[in-house]
Amino acid sequence: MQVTPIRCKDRIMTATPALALTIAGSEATGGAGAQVDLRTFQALDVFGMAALTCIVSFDPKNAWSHRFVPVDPQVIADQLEAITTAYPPEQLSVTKIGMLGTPATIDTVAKVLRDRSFQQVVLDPVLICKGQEPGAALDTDRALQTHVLPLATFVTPNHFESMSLSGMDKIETVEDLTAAAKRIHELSGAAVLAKGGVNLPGPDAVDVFVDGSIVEVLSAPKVGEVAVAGAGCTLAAAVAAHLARGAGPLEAARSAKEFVTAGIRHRLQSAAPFDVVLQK
Ligand code: PXL
Repeated sequence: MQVTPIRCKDRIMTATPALALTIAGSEATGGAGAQVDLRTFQALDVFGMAALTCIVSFDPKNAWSHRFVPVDPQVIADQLEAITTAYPPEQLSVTKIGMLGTPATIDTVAKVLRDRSFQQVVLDPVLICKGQEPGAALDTDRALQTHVLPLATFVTPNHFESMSLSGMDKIETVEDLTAAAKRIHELSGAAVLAKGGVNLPGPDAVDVFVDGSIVEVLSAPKVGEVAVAGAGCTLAAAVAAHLARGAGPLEAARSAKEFVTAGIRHRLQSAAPFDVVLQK
């Protein structure tokens, strides 16, 4: 991280770097969640903080399914109290929201977002998590749409989330993805970066950025046809990092797309059945 040291009496003061917060789950192997967000912030020269919302432990004995444990809402509120007291809005103006996971967590986080407004709220609308009961997941999806989506200033839905948030029952082309992104923009007022990823046919991984009058298709050659873990978290965290460093939404989207594409190329392999984005 590049910071300029300033000598001040008996301690070395440093010029303030850009700051960003992630409110996200922990995925222990480092393939998703807060671990990915913090690596991304660091790679982009942004000082990162994290308030954990849940602990996800994959189960290698059960097809790497998700074991999901929510963090107690009071503990989430405590973490956010410490962070927002240490860093006032002028210093910490950008937050990224990842997996919340339960209606109680969503209530807690939405309250903090309303009480202490952030200039920029980047929402990665993680909707379902394998290992959660479908009934509970539906309540969670609804709560996210009702309480958090309206507070977001930038949303990064994947293919499935774009269908769910827009109400469209299929997205098969770039035109469909653009229509979904426009609908989500109308619903939320936020800038939207809808991700086609490997779910749209063709040689390129295509995302669509929509913000008011701007519609821009961002594309990069696909790196294989299999999704890599951590790509969604990396993209949203990179958007947040670029916004924290002063970029506008479209510039942040373009830079984040380049960053995640490079990270997918530099993927990390392990004994788990998925590769992981490697932030460079
Ligand atoms: O990629 C979605 C995601 C986000 N956050 C956490 C996760 C996952 C998927 O596994 O575990 C903590």
